[in-house]
Amino acid sequence: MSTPVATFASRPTPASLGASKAVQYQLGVVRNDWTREEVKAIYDLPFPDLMFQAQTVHRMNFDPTEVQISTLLSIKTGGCPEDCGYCSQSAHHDTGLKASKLMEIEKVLAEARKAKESGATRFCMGAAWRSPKDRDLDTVCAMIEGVKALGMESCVTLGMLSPQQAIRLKQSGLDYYNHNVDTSPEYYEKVITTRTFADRLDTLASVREAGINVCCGGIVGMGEGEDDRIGMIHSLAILPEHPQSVPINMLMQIEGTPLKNVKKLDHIDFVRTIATARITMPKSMVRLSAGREHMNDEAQTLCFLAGANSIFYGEKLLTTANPDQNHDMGLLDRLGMQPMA
Ligand code: SAM
Ligand code: DTB
Ligand code: SF4
Repeated sequence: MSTPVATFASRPTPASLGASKAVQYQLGVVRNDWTREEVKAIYDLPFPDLMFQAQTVHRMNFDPTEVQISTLLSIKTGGCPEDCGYCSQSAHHDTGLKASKLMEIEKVLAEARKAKESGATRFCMGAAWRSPKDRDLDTVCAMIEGVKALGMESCVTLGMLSPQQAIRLKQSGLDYYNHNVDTSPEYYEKVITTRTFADRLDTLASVREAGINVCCGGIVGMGEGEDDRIGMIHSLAILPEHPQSVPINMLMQIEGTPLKNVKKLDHIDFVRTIATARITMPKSMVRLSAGREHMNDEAQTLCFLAGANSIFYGEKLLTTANPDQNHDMGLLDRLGMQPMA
């Protein structure tokens, strides 16, 4: 069956919103040649048009009542040599977080079992490394094999990978690798100085070429401008293949980090970012990631309407809080939505 396609023209937006020109694009077509001007025109649409287009694209590819549920676990916490300005785990910031060694395989698998029992279909393991040592990678591969044996999807985020390390992870059965571009190419060096935007793209290429699904998104609310949010979505939408999963995080402000006191982002701008990701990457899962703890039910509902169809589920993300599981299930129920099988 061919995909229904509608041609949409953006309206020229008023000067107060940045006055983008009207552009034409076909809704629902998977494209990797978006121009930044087109992405800006989408981001700046009047909110009712933006939400309508996002819903239209969402319904071409997904059941709008379903949300995929992933649970996160930090398998190696803190003491990270990178200086990411947002992160509780960087050794460059005094955040009071206690560093710990790589967890034992059995302890990780016990957490995966618990996550499965509470309804998660994917188990994501994060390590505070610049890149994994080969010996540690063997341990992580054993964890991945254990998670797969439980019948769950596996995801890891371990920092930069060489092409060989990506192949090793693929051989262990890894389904997804999370590696975020985090922000626009221009804003990147204001947030992280110990690696470059180009380093991120190199690891993403290794992961893609190894045949692992890519989970790649970023963080908003880091003091960036609207152009940076647009630049971030544009960078994702022009990758050689759209990431299969696109996590959009709202900064969790951490005491002791340089970004602790940046001005909080209006939730409407967060919803615009989600909707723009949905429209430009029609077949990707868009994840409403960190930051739900500080969003009310209504803001989260707008994110679902804007095309977010995945969440992190469980009381903790890596080091910060996430909403209570009963509350999450209650919200989905009130909305007539349900976890994806
Ligand atoms: N060390 C690996 C790396 O950076 O690629 C993996 C773990 S890192 C914690 C995974 C992602 O979590 C980061 O790329 C960032 O997008 C997100 N993240 C980290 N701290 C955050 C915070 N305080 N608020 C929102 N998102 C955050
Ligand atoms: C992603 O984009 N968000 C998750 C996951 N990938 C690994 C991590 C969010 C971390 C939030 C801050 C913390 O809990 O330390
Ligand atoms: Fe390290 Fe990842 Fe945190 Fe950056 S985001 S400091 S790489 S754990």
